[in-house]
Formats: sequence, C-alpha cells, structure tokens
Amino acid sequence: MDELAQRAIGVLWGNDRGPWTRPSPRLYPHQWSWDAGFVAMGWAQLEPMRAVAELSSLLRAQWPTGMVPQIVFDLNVAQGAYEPGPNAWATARHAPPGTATSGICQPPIHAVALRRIREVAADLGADLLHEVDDAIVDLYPRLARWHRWLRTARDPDGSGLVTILHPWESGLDNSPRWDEPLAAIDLGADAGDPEDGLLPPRPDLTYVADPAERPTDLDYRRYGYLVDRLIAVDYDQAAAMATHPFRVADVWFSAILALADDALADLATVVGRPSEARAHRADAAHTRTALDGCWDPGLERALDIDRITGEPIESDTIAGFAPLVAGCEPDRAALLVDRLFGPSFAGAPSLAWALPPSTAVDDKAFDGRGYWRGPQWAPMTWLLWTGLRNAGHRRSAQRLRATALEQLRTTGCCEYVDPTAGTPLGSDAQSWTAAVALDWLATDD
Ligand code: 9WN
Repeated sequence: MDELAQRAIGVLWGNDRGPWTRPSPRLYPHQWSWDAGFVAMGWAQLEPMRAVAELSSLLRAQWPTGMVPQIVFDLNVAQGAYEPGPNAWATARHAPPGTATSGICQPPIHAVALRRIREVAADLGADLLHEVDDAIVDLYPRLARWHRWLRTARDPDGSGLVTILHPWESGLDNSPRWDEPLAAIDLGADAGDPEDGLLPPRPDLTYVADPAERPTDLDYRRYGYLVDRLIAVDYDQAAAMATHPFRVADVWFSAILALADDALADLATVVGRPSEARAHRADAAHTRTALDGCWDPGLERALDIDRITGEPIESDTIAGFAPLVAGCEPDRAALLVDRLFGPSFAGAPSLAWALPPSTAVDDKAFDGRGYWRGPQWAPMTWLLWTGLRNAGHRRSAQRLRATALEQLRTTGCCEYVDPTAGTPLGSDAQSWTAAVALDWLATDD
C-alpha cells in the first residue's frame, strides 16, 4: 500500500474515539465541527458507514435552534486538557441533553462531506449505497436546519453573507483578517497585564514545540472576552447580532456555505424533496451574487466586511479566493487562478512547495510560522482544489493536488506547514490532514 495512505490511515485510527474522531491526540482531544466534515471524507475511503457515524455524532449535539456547535466535548477527557473546556461556555441550557458543547459554530462543510460519502459508497455497490441513503434520510433534515440557521440567525437581513461572532467561528482563527476588528475591542477590566492573574489557561502551548506557532496571550484574552460577551446575552443571536463587539461578514465561511448548499441540494434530491433542492440552489446562487459584491477589482480579491464599521477588510489571505470556492464567472475564476499560482501565493519563489500560503507572502502580516498567518493547511488547499475542479480548471487542480501530496509525503500528516522552511508545525498527527490525503489519493484529478 502507498506509504502516505498507510500513515494517514494510522493517524485516523490513532485519533478514532468510536463514532467520532479527535482532530489530534493532545492539542485537540474533543470533536470539532468542520474537522468532522473533512475527517468524514477520509473515513469514507476506509469505511463509508464510519464516515456517516462521524457526522451523526456531531449532529447529535446540534442545538434546537439548528446551530451545529464548533466543539462537542468528550467529558471523559481530563479537565484542563483543552481550554476553554466544557465549563467555560455556560451552554447547558442550549445543548441537547447528554451533550456538552461550545456556544459558537464553524464553517458548514458537512453537506459536502455527506455527498462525497455517498459518491464513494455508490462506487462500492448497491447495498452500501442503500445504507448510506437511509442515513441521508435522517441527516438531510438536520443539515437543512443548520443551513437555515446560518441564513437567518447569522444573516437576518438576507445579505447572502454569514456573519461570524468570534475568530474561532471562521476556522482560520488567527488570520490577519481579524487583526483590526480585534484591536478595536475594548477589553475594559479584562485588559490586565499577564501578571494580574486574568491570563486564560493555555494548555495548547505545552503541546507545540514553539509558542510562536500558536496565538498570543493577548489574542486569547480577546477570545475569552468574546465568549463572555456571548454568555452575557445567553447566546441570543438577535442580541449578539446587534451589540456583539466582533461581527464580521466572512467571505470564506460564506463561500463554503454556497458550496455546501449545492451539495445539500443534491442530498435533497436523494431524499425526494425537489422543491427544497431548488431552494438550496437558489441560496447558493444568492451567496455567489453577494460575494460578487465583496469583490475589490483593484485588489483582485473578495473582502470580508466588518459589520460594526461597515468597512471592508483588506488583508491579503486565502479568503480572498472565496469566489473560486463558491463558484463564479469564468473570467473571475481565470483571474483568481492566475493569482493563486502567482508570486503572492503558490508561485512565490521563496516557497518550499508551490502551495497557497494562508496569507500572501507579500502581505505585511505574513508570518511563516504564525498560526493562520502564512503556513499552508492541507484542508484549505483541498477547498481551493475543489473550486478549481468545479470551475473546470482541471490541469491547475491536478497540479495543486500533486504538489500537496508531494508535500505530505515529506511532512507527514501534520497540522500545518511553514511554507518557506517546508517544516511541519502544530500537531504531528492531525486527522483532517490525513483525511484529505486519503481523499486526494483516491482521485486522479
Ligand atoms: C479553536 C481543530 C481546530 C480547527 C481550527 C483551528 C484550531 C481551535 C484552537 O483547531 O482551532 O477552534 O484551539 O486553536 O484553527 O480551524 O478546527 O483542529
């Protein structure tokens, strides 16, 4: 068997917790929402019904509102192993009985994953396909409620863009995109210096080789403050959307929602709901139009909008490629392909592998070891690869996939890679990295 496949399978089994998978053994010991989506696509290559179980486990913790929480906590994990842990969120009144969750969400890749599981199952025979289709009957309505929540609670004006209330919701936690909106937050009494005892616990720092690979203490103070503010309104979304001190219309998150709406439409067709399928496709189209509105022709990228100031956020990151992930006009896609392989991103001569760094190498905030501030993440490359394929840029997609696999053969299934040094960073056994490796190894495109 292919050596990378063997390593990736080892990582998934090593992080397997029965019906769900931890993102990594020590740094992330609970179930994470968007990781679960990517991870399910990896399991699909091994055991499609195990892949279905991954999504079912996550969706068991879906809030009655429809929100799918960012973290589903495993209460058997030692207290303090991950912070903020289950007690820090005050979500007992919201999470379904028997579950413990955080109180925010992450990008909705799940429908994309479920459609992919079905595709893999279909190749393996009619019996398995029937089993997966039975599961879709159960999972489709939950995913539909999840998307509906995003399109109402987080987009009350029907703009087509999802507003996030915490950098953790973006999944790209420490991206320079959040620097300005975070800097504008008045921490008030929480803004003490590190000696004053207010510093949040940082178990994450004990699991990485160098603290520079993780967000700073000031970032963590702000992260904690934002959680406290959500608790203060008891997760009332209307109140938060009116007063929360961090509100950003996130183009990357919204693009993933558009991609997932198209997948959800296919799933709606599977369960015999054609009118719902049409509605999901219309939702996806609406978000694509909204992303057109976020396009900056001078900067040649899509820009997030700070909902508090009304201003676009100009930092140059992979999020600027949101239209490619969501789907866009051929001219725009062609331009984005040029940029993706150009000198600011994958074509930068300084890179060890020609893969998109999370932040443009010539952006002032670029930091090759900084969390989401420069390193390459395989699942983000996977999203761009998917966008390239959907846009018909097959050769570019093949090139990206081949280079990504080449990198993984050297770095292993680490969390992320220093793009210039070419060295692995963060956790060294990250489930979603293993999962996308398995998905890539199973395709020729
Ligand atoms: C907070 C699990 C998660 C990923 C995120 C990544 C990181 C958590 C953290 O790990 O975030 O959600 O503690 O840093 O940024 O994308 O889902 O792998």
